[in-house]
Amino acid sequence: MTKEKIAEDFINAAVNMDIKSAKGACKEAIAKGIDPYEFIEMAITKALTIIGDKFENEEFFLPELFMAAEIVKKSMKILEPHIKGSGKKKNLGKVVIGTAKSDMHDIGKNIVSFFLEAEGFEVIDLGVDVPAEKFVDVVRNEKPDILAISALITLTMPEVSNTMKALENANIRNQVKVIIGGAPITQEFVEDIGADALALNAIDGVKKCKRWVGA
Ligand code: B12
Repeated sequence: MTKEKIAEDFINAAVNMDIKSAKGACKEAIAKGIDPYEFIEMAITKALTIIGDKFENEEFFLPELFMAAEIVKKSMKILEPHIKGSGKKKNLGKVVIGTAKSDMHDIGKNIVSFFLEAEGFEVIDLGVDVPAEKFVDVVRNEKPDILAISALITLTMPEVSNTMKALENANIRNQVKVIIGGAPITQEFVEDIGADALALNAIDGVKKCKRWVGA
């Protein structure tokens, strides 16, 4: 079976909320030696885009979004142990990561965390719904090299901006590089709020983080 066919099987299973077949496609991908990251991009992210579009068109509702998140969580459990570099020494630098206040989306953030760790970063994951003050406290106390923020809904973008202002007000903005990711985030937004970089996806984000620490 080709990787395109396995990805298609995963997408069909996920869109039909068939968790068993989705897990089966992930196992098949691993058995065929497909790079897990490639599979995440061509199968999981694509399936979630289709599901998101169906939600927007009112073919799907919140229960389907929750079910899709569950399918992805179970699928990632199968793929993660096969990601190259897992278990590397954590000596590249320290990253604090979290999803902006009022935002509960964490699938993308978790993928980024996982890749950062796989590459050798120490990651402090603050989870979802993280207020600006919390980011500031942790940056002050943990002195990370990088602060990484995820925002998936347009309405939570101002919270990212608030975090930048809070870092400035606490006089610690210059101590840390700031990278922002998530579908609604644009280069223009990143420049406007004075962050250091936009990440289009996990690989792009990890590449930028590695460059900052000279790796
Ligand atoms: C699954 C999902 C949910 C799940 C989330 C479960 C979870 N544990 O995460 C649940 C059901 C909770 C949910 C809820 C809601 N959701 Co929702 N959800 C989605 C969906 C279908 C998939 C998101 C996802 O995981 N994508 C896959 C990951 C891998 O992609 P990603 O997040 O973009 O991350 C990648 C990159 O962006 C990047 N990245 C992301 N963050 C970061 C951070 C850094 C630092 C870096 C380096 C990189 C990076 O790297 C990742 C990997 O490559 C999207 C549709 C979509 N296509 O995005 C809607 C979507 C994001 N949701 C949406 C909405 C409206 C909602 C709700 C408001 C619905 C409601 N009426 O209640 C609530 C909001 C709840 C809240 N307060 O947060 C809208 C947002 C529209 C907008 N632009 O504002 C979307 C786009 C759906 C749509 N088309 O309408 N949702």
